Amino acid sequence: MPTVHLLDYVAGNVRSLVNAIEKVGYTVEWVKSPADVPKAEKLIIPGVGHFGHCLTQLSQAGYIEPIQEHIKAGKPFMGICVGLQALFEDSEEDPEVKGLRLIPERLKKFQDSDKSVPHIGWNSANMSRKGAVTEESLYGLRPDSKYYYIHSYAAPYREGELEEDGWSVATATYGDEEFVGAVARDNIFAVQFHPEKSGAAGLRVIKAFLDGQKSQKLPARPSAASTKEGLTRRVIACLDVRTNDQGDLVVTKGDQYDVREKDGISTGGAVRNLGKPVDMAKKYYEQGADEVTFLNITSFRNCPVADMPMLEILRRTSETVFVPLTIGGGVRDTVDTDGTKISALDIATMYFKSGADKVSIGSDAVTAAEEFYARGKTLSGTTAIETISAAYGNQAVVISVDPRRVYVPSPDSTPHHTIKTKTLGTKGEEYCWYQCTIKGGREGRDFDVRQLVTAVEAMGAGEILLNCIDKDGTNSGFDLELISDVKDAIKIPVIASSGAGNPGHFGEVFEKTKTDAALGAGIFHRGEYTVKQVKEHLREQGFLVRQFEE
Ligand code: 1PR
Repeated sequence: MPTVHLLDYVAGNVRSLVNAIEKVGYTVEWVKSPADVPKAEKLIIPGVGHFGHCLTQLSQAGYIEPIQEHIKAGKPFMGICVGLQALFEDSEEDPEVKGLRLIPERLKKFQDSDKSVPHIGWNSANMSRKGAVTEESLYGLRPDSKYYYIHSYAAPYREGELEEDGWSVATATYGDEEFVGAVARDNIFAVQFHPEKSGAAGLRVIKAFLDGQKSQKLPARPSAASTKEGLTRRVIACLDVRTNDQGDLVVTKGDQYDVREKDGISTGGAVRNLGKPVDMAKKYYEQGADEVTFLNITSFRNCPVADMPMLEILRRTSETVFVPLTIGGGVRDTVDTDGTKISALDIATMYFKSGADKVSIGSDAVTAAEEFYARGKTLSGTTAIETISAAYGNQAVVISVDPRRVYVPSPDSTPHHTIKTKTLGTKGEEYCWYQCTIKGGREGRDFDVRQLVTAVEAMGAGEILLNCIDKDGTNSGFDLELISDVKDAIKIPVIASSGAGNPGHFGEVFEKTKTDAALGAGIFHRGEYTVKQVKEHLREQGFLVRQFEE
């Protein structure tokens, strides 16, 4: 098999990239030291996290010159995500650190007055300009395909400037900001998105680069509707995974977090078994899920380090599922069964190495946020959120929130932030606050969701997975009041979760709230609707969604 050299200079999820490269018929050789770079014919530099961190690592390890030599020699070079950013002069993120300076421009942070930052999700990489639809594809990029982006900094696109220097440019639009999605010149190709996480569309791009197919005629002229730009509405399939009474890891699903079968008379039966995690993740990928989330819901009882089956599930899933994978459960400092101390960062690293793109933190985030307030809203630098986002970037850290409604007669009867609700309490109360819980809803805290989400945003979280215990498994629709309240409080993206019972609920949450993504579990597991049906419904409602590509 032909080979490609991969430079893994910062820890990250390179497993998916390796899987994607192998899927298109190539094998990977690792660049382990600068001396390996000249041996490379084709070189790929993936990158996650901070611009400054990545570039400093590259520079300190002595890679900058050999990479420049590789490029000068005219050998194929591909940069992914921060690998694209490395081509630029520098970045607002770390102004003192210099890039490779092939493009004399500075990367800028997206402005967040009208949209969430980071920019997370599926967007275009389109070469068409001013209504003129391109007839050619650049390294397999198509104007009607969508690609998975996850970043806060980007190169603003200014018509004609890069082109004057000989670059071909594909762009995407986020809010009213047009930015560089991909660039190519001579032997250089770089993409801001993650092709290894962009389904069939991304695999096509990797293959085109590796095959040296820079320019090809598009198979068909895309329609104007299919090339509409902008971030698509994300639909996420969530798999709650736990060990059943026989000791097998199964996908389960609770009603208000109770996952045991009820026979109509008594509760507390067997753990509901809805299928095998790897098979179900693949099924949802093939139905067009934009992301797949695994929540290891009983991990707080066991150390996840001993919980190898979950790592194996990630490894196997990432071989066939080329969309982002999030894993939650047990991400916290812990002690292994043999007494060894293991940090939350070590656990996250294991998850990333096994194929996860984001980790989700539940209980530990609540404790860390409580301590953040106790310290007078100052950072400790040692929490799971801070250490993981420092190493992998804040986009890799999701906070899973498990709130429950607490009704009160009036806002001044509690110190917590309340909302006026249309769903009254049992005693006709018109107000409620949302109480944070830990350990899968078993323990309620004197801490509200607003306190939590604003604290974790300040601590460096990149996204909120907003569950709602009252709504979980009810099929009665999302808690729109909760979602709007949280969206008003923070700038990082929010994933609405709990309560989806039909495609209309997804339409409703996107129409009536500013949520960035919507997640369903039971609706898909019980086979009531497929992800495809949900997305078709959204499309009919006029929302931009990603079309699944074979
Ligand atoms: O606290 O960091 O170890 O993480 C544990 C994780 O496990 C948390 O993310 C927590 O949300 C999750 N979890 C713990 N217990 C349960 C349970 O169900 N007994 N599941 C649980 C949470 C909620 C959803 C569900 C949506 C959508 N599940 O993610 O998928 O509510 O459901 P629906 O569409 O069927 O209504 P830590």
